[in-house]
Amino acid sequence: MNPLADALVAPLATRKDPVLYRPDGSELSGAGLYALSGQIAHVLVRAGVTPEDRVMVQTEKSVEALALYLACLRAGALFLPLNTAYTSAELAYFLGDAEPTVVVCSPQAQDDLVAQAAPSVTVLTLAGDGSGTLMEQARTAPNDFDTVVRGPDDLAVILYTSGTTGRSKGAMLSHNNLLSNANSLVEAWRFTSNDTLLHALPIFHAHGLFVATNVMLKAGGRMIFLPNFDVETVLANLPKATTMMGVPTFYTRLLTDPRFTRESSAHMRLFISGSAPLLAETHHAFEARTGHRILERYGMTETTMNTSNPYEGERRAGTVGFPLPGVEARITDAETGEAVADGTPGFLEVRGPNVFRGYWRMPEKTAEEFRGDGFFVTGDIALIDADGYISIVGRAKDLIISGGYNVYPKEVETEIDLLDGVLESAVIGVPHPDFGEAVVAVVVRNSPQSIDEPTVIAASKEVLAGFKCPKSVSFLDSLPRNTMGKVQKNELRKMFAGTFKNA
Ligand code: MLC
Ligand code: AMP
Repeated sequence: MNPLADALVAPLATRKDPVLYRPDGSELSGAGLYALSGQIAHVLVRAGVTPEDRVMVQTEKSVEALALYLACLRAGALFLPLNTAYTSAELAYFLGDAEPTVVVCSPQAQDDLVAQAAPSVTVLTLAGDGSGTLMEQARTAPNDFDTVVRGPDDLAVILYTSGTTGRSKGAMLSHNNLLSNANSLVEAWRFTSNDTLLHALPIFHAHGLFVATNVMLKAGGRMIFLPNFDVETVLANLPKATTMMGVPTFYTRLLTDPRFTRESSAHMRLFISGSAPLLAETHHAFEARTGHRILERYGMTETTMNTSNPYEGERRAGTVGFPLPGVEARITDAETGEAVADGTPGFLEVRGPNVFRGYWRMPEKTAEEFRGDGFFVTGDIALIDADGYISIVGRAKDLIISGGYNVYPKEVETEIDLLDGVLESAVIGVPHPDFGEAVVAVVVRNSPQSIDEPTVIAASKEVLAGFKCPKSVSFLDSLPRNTMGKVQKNELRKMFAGTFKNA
């Protein structure tokens, strides 16, 4: 038994039909993907990987990268994907915290990783076109691999999510966490082997990996596996697809193209949105243009998917629908922890088989975020209306979501505060027409000309992933504070709300 490999990988062995379409239109059959996963699993085992060892992966998206995920499942290793935007400085932390046995990176990053990793770590390379040492070794390995036995509560993946205090936390997800969610979603969204998903999301986060990939593998469908989201390529591939999943930016970008019409999307069965709030305005504009009502759902790294609008029934704009089967959701008062009345905003807490097993090597952090009765405190503020629809109305955590990526202001402030010429800084999210929210830094200088905007942005890019870096920097003589001395970010958000109005 190996719950995820049995459900997602084993059925591929006998599939002669295409499972993946590459960007150039070429196909990979299920049997081909299965064989690749076996060959890669042999490479991992030869490199010393045993069950629960971490395989840290920072590579471009490709069918080989997906096969690597499946190989980890089969070898019982913990797949640990990282955003390709992370800098060398950011990687140092993950190497130290996760202590991987194997690192798979792009050929360009190889020297840096070999220099940073402990001598015992095997560093292999994989480029977006499938070249590199991983596949060189895999090509000569046998196709058949005896999938390692794992139980439902054994871990399958560690997915890092930034922490409010600046330190990233590795969310530990078990076979049952991921499989129960994939099963629920296949059912809730009526996925079948007739579906072809247009897959333009990255596969290093929950959305592209668990929601998109696990669901399609479980349903026995196909994926058009694009390396990234690009309107031109998406429009060119749309005729082959039946369904699409995306962050709201995907849909606002599609709406800016006049070729995206009712006719060009008439054959589509379903568009799904998540990872960030879909504005009701976008939901309505999409329906007016295409006749499709986007299905919005809500989840997070720690829980995978919690709620979804209905497939049949009203998909209500501005809401994230109802708890998925098996998931319990409640709204509690921030002060008392008691459940609040319907219609009242409060902390959104969830419990169910989807909820993760805790943060990697952080038992105290894990304990802080769970209630005694097993509910996980999501950090989102929500309300439930009289019909049972849940709306996410705010966040208790100081978090910015830009184009579907999470940015923790504390992490950015820490870097900016280290710069010469900066006295202090506050980082906020403000409305942005493309990214939903964009990162803005408000800086107090040591003296009037001690540092300027380009210097702050350039210095941030040295150490932080590009999506975390401020899109704009403003200077104030002092930061607004309340009587307790706490920076009033709401004031700053109001002050800078119009920054990207005409962007
Ligand atoms: C890229 N850039 C961003 C950005 N993405 N800036 C802010 N926010 C973002 N999301 C910056 C780069 O640093 C670079 O800056 C410039 O934009 C161009 O980079 P790019 O890679 O060419 O950008 P683009 O292709 O336009 O990417 C935008 C995007 C992408 C929206 C297509 O960010 C994306 O695919 N987002 C999906 C994120 C996602 O999968 N989230 C799921 C998390 S899971 P410069 O300065 O160098 O030019 C989760 C749970 C759940 O949340 O519920 O699903
Ligand atoms: P991550 O840590 O990347 O998994 O991000 C999870 C966070 O994304 C959640 O806690 C929410 O704040 C946010 N999120 C995900 N889906 C939605 C949605 N449909 N609407 C609003 N926020 C969302």
